[in-house]
Amino acid sequence: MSAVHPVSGNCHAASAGAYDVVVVGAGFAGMYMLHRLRGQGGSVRVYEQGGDVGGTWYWNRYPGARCDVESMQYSYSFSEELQQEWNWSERYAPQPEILKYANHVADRFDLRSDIQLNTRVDRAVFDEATRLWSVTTSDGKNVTAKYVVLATGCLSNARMPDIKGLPDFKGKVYHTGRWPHEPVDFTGLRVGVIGTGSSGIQSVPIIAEQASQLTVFQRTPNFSIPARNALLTAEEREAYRAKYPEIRRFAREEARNGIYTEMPDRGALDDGDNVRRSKYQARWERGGLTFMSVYNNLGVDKAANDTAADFVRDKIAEIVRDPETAKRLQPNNHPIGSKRICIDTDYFATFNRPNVALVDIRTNPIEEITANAVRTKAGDYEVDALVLATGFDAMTGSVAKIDIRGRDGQTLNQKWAEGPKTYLGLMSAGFPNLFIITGPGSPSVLSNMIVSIEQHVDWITGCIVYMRAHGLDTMEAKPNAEDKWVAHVNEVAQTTLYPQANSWYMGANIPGKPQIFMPYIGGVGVYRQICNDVASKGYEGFAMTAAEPAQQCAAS
Ligand code: N01
Repeated sequence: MSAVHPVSGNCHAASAGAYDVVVVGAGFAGMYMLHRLRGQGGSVRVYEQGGDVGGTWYWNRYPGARCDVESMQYSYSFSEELQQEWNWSERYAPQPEILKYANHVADRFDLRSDIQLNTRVDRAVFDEATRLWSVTTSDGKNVTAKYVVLATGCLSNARMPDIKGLPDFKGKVYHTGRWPHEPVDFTGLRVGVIGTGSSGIQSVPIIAEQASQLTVFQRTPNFSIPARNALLTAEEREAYRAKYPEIRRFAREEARNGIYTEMPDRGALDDGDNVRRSKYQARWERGGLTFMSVYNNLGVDKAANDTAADFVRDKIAEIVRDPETAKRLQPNNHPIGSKRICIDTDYFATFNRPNVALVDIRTNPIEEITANAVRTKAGDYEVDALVLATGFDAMTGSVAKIDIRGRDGQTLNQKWAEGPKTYLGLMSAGFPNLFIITGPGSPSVLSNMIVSIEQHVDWITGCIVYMRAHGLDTMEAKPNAEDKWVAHVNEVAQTTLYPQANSWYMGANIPGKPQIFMPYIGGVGVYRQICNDVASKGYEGFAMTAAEPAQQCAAS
């Protein structure tokens, strides 16, 4: 006999292989989604392709990997006990510690029993008749769910570059986003690193300490700010904890990027040269992402932006002794911050080491990889191992790998062929009861991800509870609300300098990918307010249908 589930109202909830909610991914988003839904009593199954929880922090184990948001802020806020008790050891936690934290959360909140590891979701098909999703997993099983939540992460689909000859290389090839679990030792080897984004910039100084020779192949130089990482003292942690209510409130409601920091009240051109320089110097010494918050117009005014870009270019020239190398390391084809700014420890100084060389593959392109070398137009660079720090098919890549079919058999990939279309980054019209956590069209990658994850998970939970309370069966974005939101996301992006860079925010790193600015740049606080308003107006812009009598649970 079936029973009406307290959350979903579904009859099928009690039977094996039938869940109220299937969550795809057990990173920070999937774990918190499970925790929140558990609190409502629903039946939830989480599928995770990795061998353990942690998402991006499970895969990105490259040397030097650490978060670029300070640990005391890059952490869950939903549990007061957790945030008071967990001891972060450094200002920016290294990857192993963040992974340990993820595991601690899984154990502390007893999440593991509902998480199936080493299992991909390959397919999800909406059945119009039953109004359920049929979900196929890589172990050949099929389950049903009333709701599917994609917690697949924004930077989880590692991108192998299309470089001729790569499969013929005889040495080891590593991608930073799929780093082996066993230790990798480059001692005595000639190593080539391709790519100088955040992953390359973090790994280069560490690899340089081990390798006999390190050659860095750079296509685009990047702006990078020193992390100034350090051990956290007990006093610093206590000071943070005492201020947590205000820090968390500010990050959620006021900060554009979900990070607690001072809000600038003037533009870069409102100060004279000396004052401006001393302010940049102070932030450079403090280190970290908040360098871009010195002034309030660095993201929108090119002349203002140039002052910050010039400051960083001057710093590179000061640090790097060889003037030619310094010049090649100075970014000059995009405004500072329009590509994700990097945070480093000794990146530029690493090029002063005698065993490190920089190759500019913009002017001297890679032609192919041979059995033992990177062959450029100007000649061969012999290497024993290759590190590909070439990034991700960001924001849509992991979703695209799942065969998702909504109403009328339309696939999500067909619908998003010209760029992702969502309402609030949360749902896409034609795909009922399918939610995306930090999807394209939401602040996501422009924010402290954990702040955005918690907001989305809370909103989705509230929505599911509302549907149950009102006897509703399906919910989906209305096409006109979605169109307006997509237009708004583009419109806001166009008021900034972001579209001026060929960044992964734009899909520009993937040949053939539509070039659309994917995240919502209106700010985390503004966005939260919009989502709350939508909910308070009975989920304005979403179509909801009532459960049909046949869907009500009859004794059987
Ligand atoms: O990837 P990227 P990433 N031939 O795309 C180059 C987050 N993250 O893994 O710029 C040669 O930024 C490419 O060149 P170009 C963070 O949000 C966070 O480093 O396209 N080169 C670029 O230099 C970050 O932004 C943290 O011209 C090729 C590099 O590879 C995001 O993840 C740490 C190439 C890719 O840079 C992605 O960072 C790490 C080719 N065929 C990552 N293809 C922290 O929290 C690409 N490139 C600190």
